[in-house]
Amino acid sequence: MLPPSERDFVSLTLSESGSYTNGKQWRRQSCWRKWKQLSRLQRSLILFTLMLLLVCGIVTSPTIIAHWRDDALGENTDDGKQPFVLDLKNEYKFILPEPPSEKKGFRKRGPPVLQGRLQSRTNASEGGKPVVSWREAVIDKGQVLDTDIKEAEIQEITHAESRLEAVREAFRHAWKGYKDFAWGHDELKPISKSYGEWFGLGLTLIDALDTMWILGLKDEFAEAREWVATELSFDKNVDVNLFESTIRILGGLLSTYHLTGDSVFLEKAKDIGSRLMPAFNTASKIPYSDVNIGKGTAHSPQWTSDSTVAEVTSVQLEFRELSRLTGDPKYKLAVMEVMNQVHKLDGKTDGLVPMFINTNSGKFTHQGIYTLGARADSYYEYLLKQWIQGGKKENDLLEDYLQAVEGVKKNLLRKSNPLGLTFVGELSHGHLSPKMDHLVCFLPGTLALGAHHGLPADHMELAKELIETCYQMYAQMETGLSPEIAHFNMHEGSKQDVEVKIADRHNLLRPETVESLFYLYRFTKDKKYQLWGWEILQNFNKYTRVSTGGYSSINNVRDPDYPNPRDKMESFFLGETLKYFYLLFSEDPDLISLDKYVFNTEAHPLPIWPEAE
Ligand code: DMJ
Repeated sequence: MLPPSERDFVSLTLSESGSYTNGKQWRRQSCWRKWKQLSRLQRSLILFTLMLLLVCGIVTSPTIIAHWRDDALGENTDDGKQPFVLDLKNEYKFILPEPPSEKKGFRKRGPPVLQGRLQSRTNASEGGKPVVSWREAVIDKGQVLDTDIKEAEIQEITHAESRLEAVREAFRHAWKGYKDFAWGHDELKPISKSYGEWFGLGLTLIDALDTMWILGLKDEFAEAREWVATELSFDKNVDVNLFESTIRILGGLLSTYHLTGDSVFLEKAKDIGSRLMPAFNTASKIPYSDVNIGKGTAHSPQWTSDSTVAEVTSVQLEFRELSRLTGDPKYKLAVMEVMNQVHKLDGKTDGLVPMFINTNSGKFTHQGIYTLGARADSYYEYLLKQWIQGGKKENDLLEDYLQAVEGVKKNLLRKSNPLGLTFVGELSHGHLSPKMDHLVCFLPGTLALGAHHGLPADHMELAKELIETCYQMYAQMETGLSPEIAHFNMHEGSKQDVEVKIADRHNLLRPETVESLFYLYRFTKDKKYQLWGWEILQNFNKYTRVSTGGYSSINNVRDPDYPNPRDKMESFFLGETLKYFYLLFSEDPDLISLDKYVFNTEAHPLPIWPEAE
């Protein structure tokens, strides 16, 4: 005889009496009989299990239902669809897929330390050594099937194309505002739906020509070309700034001529080029800042006989090219005379130049302040780019450039707190101010370009450090957009690296950081640079886009609720910023190859001269 506890378990084996009919009634009776034959313990166990299953079902059902619903509606954000970007009136929505691998480990803003950590995770995962991250899975490269690679490639192409399309869309929106309210004038005022004149020469239209060509906006290009051919006249009694009209107008016309082969642009370039030449008629041969292109007269600003060093040394790429195209050496001779003089001048500190030069004496003035920002910036950029343009033969230019980079390293570089970002400060009478203009963000791109053309590899390392800093100038702001000028914290215990003075909180839609991101991506193929650029484009769309057309500079990058539009769209937003966005997102290294072209400081590509010249 078994003890009672064991009997409970054998009682299930008792056989059923009666015939088997398989009818419902029989099955019901049979179940009930079996249930009655169970011991109390067995019944309790079964009831307990059923109750448990019921409770689990109730708890999990909302999640499952929601998941089914999202799948059905395509709203599951893990599927890569994200709604974003509102314009100032929240009327604009543009939906683009994010690639799963890029969403992982990266968020726009947040505590800087966290951003740093997230960033290094992004770096690690995108450094590309042993693993590929795809749809949140980490896959050993060696184990990826052929079919998986093809799918990944197709997704990448689709993804790149949608970013390019987002830039085209932004351009069309900007162009709509210009066309509706400022056609043929210098700049759009998108809030007041009007325009502003600077020189009265259709500055935005000319600056944007080659951007439209590169973006493939044929209709827009055709109507702009028509305006240039039929309406544009330089025979005007108007004072223009030599530097600004050279880099935007002469540069824009020359590059558009090269891209299209259309002689209408070359003829206009010759016209404006020759009208700007009176600027060089000074005692020192250092040009005046202003020229009247109708009267053929030139002068300094009313309050001084000084010119800005960056201005007189950043017209060379354009006039040198004009000489090459026309066969007339006068343009090149005039601008190279300036470079030769500056090369020999006293008053530099380790290759760094002061900000002003006198048109009578030909000497530097206001000595003692050294910056890579406003008034000196493109001097350094054009040393390198002239050397590249001319086939890397002009040693004085190279020498001055290399010396200046060493001068930057020795005198201007510092680290911030808490992230240890490398920044370029300003030297003022021996004292370093931790102040960095957004304009300085051209430097990472220029350093990377030099390294690409054979200059020391540590230039590229510095470029990588500096572009991180420039990115943080955006990421640490509440709008995700950089201020005009940043001050870096150098004290232990600081909470944030970037501080902004009230007067410096504006953003003019400037291109320099996007420009450098483009160079860094071209040369390294590190996707994080595209990702940073994509984030910046979204923030331009979110805080500067005006619903009726155009984008506006803003007054306050620290106030996402009221960025306070300034009612101005600078011509360089179309000439440079959007062009560099497009080139950054393009995977085609031959789209304006950096072995064939050199960009002027307004993003107009000019050819690197063939060997023989
Ligand atoms: C542009 O006109 C040029 O890039 C120039 O070199 C600096 N200023 C603006 C853009 O910021």
